[in-house]
Formats: sequence, C-alpha cells, structure tokens
Amino acid sequence: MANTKAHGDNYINFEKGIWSWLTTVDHKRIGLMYFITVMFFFLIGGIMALLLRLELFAPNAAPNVGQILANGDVYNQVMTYHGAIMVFMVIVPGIPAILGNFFLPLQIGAKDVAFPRINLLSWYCFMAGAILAIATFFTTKIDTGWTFYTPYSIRTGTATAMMVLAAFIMGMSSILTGLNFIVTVHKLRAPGMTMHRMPLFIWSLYATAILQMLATPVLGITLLLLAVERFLGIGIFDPKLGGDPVLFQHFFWFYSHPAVYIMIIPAMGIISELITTFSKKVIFGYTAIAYSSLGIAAVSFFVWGHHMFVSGQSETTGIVFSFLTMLVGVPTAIKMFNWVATFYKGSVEFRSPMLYALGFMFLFAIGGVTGVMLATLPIDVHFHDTYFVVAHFHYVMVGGTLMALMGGYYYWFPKMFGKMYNETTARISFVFIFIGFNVTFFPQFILGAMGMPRRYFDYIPAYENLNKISTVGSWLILIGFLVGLYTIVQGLMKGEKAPMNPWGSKTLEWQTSSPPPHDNFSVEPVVTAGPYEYR
Ligand code: HEM
Ligand SMILES: [Cu+2]
Repeated sequence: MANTKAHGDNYINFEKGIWSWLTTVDHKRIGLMYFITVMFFFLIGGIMALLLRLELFAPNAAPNVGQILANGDVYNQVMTYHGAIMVFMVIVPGIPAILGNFFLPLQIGAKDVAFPRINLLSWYCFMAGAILAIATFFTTKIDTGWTFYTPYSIRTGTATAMMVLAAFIMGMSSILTGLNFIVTVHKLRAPGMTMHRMPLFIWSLYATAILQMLATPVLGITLLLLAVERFLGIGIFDPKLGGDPVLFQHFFWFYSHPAVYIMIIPAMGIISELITTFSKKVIFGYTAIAYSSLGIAAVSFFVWGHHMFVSGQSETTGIVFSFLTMLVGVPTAIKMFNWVATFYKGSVEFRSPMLYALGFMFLFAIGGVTGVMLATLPIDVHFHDTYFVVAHFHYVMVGGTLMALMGGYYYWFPKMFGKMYNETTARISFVFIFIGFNVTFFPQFILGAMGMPRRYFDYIPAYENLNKISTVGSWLILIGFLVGLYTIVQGLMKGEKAPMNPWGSKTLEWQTSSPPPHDNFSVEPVVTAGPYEYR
C-alpha cells in the first residue's frame, strides 16, 4: 500500500513520462521501443528502395526524378544503405527484439526475461550502433554493399570503418538478446510449462538465440580484423599486403548464412502460431516442427560456401557445399507439410493475420525453391551476381520474414495495445503488398536468367520492360504499406477496446488482460496441457 506514485493498471500507463520509458526494464516496454525504432529504420530503408527502383524505371531517359541516382557512385551508396539498414536494423532485430521481447515471457508464464537490465542494455547497444550507422551518411558515406567485401572495403575512401563499428555494436545487441532468451527459457517457465508444452514461437526463438550467440561473434571478429587492416595496414584480407580476400568471404558468410536463419526461423515460429489459431485445430506434428527449428539452426553452420561457388574454391568443396545446402530443405519442408496438414479438417478463418500466414507460405516456397536452384552448383555459376539472386533473397526476406512480422503485428496488436483495428483496411493493405511484391520481384527472376547483373544503375534496352513492371510493383507495395499504416494509427486512436482473447487462442499471453498489467499475470499461471488444445 501507501505507494507514493499512482500506478496505472497496465504496462503502458503503469508509469508516465519519457524517462520512465528510457529507463524501463519491462520487457513489454522494451519490445515497444524496438517496435518504434525498427519501424522508423524500415521507413528510411524503404524510401531508399523506392529511389533505387525509380532510377531503374528509366535509367537513360531525359532528366526525371529518378535521375538523382543516375550516377554510379550515388546509386552504390543508396543501394548499400538500403541493404545494410534493412538487414542489420530491420530484419535481423525485427522479430526477436520486438515480438520476441514482448511475448516470450508472456507465452511461458514469466514476469519478465531473466536479465531485464541486460535487455535494456541491448536496446541501447542497438540504438548506439544504428545512430552511428546513420551518422556515416553525413560523412563520406559508404559504398561497399552491405557485405563489405574486401579488398574494396579496405581501399575505398568512404566511411567503411565507422559503418563496420556500427555493425559490431549492433551485433552486441543481438548477442545479448539471444543470451537473455536462452536463460529465460531454461529458468523462468511457469509451473507445468515443460519444454514440450512451450508454444512453437518460443521454440523458434530458442533456436534463433543459439544462432545469435554462436554466429554473431564471428561477424564481430571479422569486422574487427577489417578495421585493424584499414588502420594498421596489417595484411589480412588485402592481397597487396599479403592477405587473402577470399578469407573475408569465408568469415563473413560463416556468420551471414546463419544470420539468414536468424531472420527466418522466428518468422516460421509466428506462422505456426497463426496457422493453428486460425484453423482452430491442434498443430499437426508439434515435435517435428519444434525440432526442425533446431535442425535448421544446426545445418545452417555448414552451408556458407554456397556464396563462394565462383570464388575459386575447389570443385570438391563446391560439390560438398552444394549437397549440404540442399539438406536445409529437409527440416524446412517438414514445417511446410505440417502446416498444410494442420489445415486438414480445421475450420480455417481468413482473418488478416492468417492472410499473412498464407502469403508467407506461398512466397517463402518460391524463395526456398529458388534457393535450392542457386544451391545447385552449375546453375549458380550462371546466376551468381545477377538479379535472380536479388529476387531470391527478397522472396525470402520480404516474402518470408516481413510477411510473418506483419502477420504477427495483426495477430498480437489487440494484446499489445488493447485496441482492435479495422479488418477491412488490414485486408486491403495485405492485397496491395502481396500483389505488389510479386509484381516487383518476380520479373527480377526473369531478368536474372536473362543475365542482368545486380548492383548496377543502368542496363541494356533488352531489360527495359521488365524493369518498368518491377518499378510499378514497388509503388503498389508503397500503397499497401500506407494503408497498413493507416490501419494501425486508426486502430490506436479509434479502435474498439480489445477483449482478453479476441481470436480464441489457447496460449498463455491470451489468459491475461489486454494490454497486460505491469507484471504480466495477476496470478501466476499453472500449466496443465500443451499449447494448442483446440481439438
Ligand atoms: C519492399 C520493397 C523493396 C524494394 C522495392 C527493394 C529494392 C531493392 C533494389 C532495387 C536493390 C538493389 C539491387 C541491386 O542493384 O543489386 C535491393 C537490394 C537489397 N535489398 Fe531490397 N528492396 C525492398 C525491400 C527490402 C527489404 C525489406 C529488405 C530486408 C531484408 C531488403 C534487403 C536488400 C538487400 C540485402 C539488398 C542487397 C544490397 C547489396 O547487394 O548490397 N530489401 N533492394
Ligand atoms: Cu547462404
């Protein structure tokens, strides 16, 4: 009793003032702070993407708006920022840091993560790195591509060292989040919440956390070596100094391939939640889905050489990496088949989160299959560094991760904010994004097969029509996101009050009020059954 300050009844109004947010150790508030900042960076990265496409609409035309990029150097810079921002500041932190932070403790019936202060520290690391990254834009900029390939990244006069430091600091943030999640899962589950009763989203975050902890330090050390080489002139990667540029690629992809699974595994976790909830049926193959996340995480460490098929590695190495890469298809297909089997005899409801789940399955299937094509050594020799690759990774990162992130927002929005949104505008937004995405990126498969190289601001006339279509698609995506933004803002301002459990879900986060109180549950939950006991 006798509390000096009046506390509100939920985590949002629990304390007031900006300072209470900046010093909060509440996992839900930290999740929201990530939400706001990551979405801001998504906006910046998105504007850059639109500029790139505008340039590619008509590179040789008389001056038009796109012409501001009609200079190879400027195009390279914008392309580098777009890639680096989207990867390091949007898609990698996206699901774990926003939805993971918010829902991991809630879904396992805990009051918070294991180390709440470290959780806040990881947000500050993220912000420090992100601000440093943006700051490079006001110096000599960077133009290496988000991959920082040597020897160019050592020799270029741009602010590579600063950017590399930024990526290093953001890596720290990712490691700390992973550490927190692993300890939380092991130590803070509610009574009765055995590992095999955890929601599949938690299993996916757990597998991701292992990758964050084991793979990210490799990136950190690699980037440190790059900086050492630039500043001290010690030959590590630069052949002029006796170094080996391909060594950089080995190190870089030893992190960055697992990193693509840091992006996609949590997305798959969300999809499992959505599919079982909106089919009103227990998920098919719970154990298989749970363990296939770990399977994907394990295999992902042995496939990095598929980025280097044409770097001069031996034929035997190429064949081995080609084979190992295809193995990733096995645990992935296990998930796909189990999701499809869950629909069988379910009562499937096409609410907006479910539309995103179906969108994910369709687009990610294309991304995955074209990944297997690229993993086929002789095919990659032809497709390497063409727009086929650009199309492939956008199908995976946008069609996969971003679709799941959006589906997750619509699913958990009532819980996070205690408000409902307009279902009609949410669906309109989805339709524009889904169609626009395919119009933008499908033609790029064809362009790639025709030989159009990536990372160029200009092309021969043969590529013109498909590029025009692709740019028009990017405008459709823009419309979709604007309608989505309207839906969110309208829901926040005018939405009806959300009930505790609007979708009739079974997992624990729906057993507390919307939005949840400061310490999550008024009574500690006791778990007596699995997470999806629909029927
Ligand atoms: C949604 C609309 C988007 C459009 C229209 C778009 C467009 C583009 C374009 C034109 C390029 C340059 C390709 C080249 O010249 O090789 C590019 C590169 C790239 N994009 Fe996107 N993009 C979008 C969203 C995203 C998102 C959400 C991500 C997040 C993962 C992303 C990640 C990348 C990466 C990693 C590169 C490669 C940069 C590099 O090669 O250095 N893009 N994108
Ligand atoms: Cu890879």
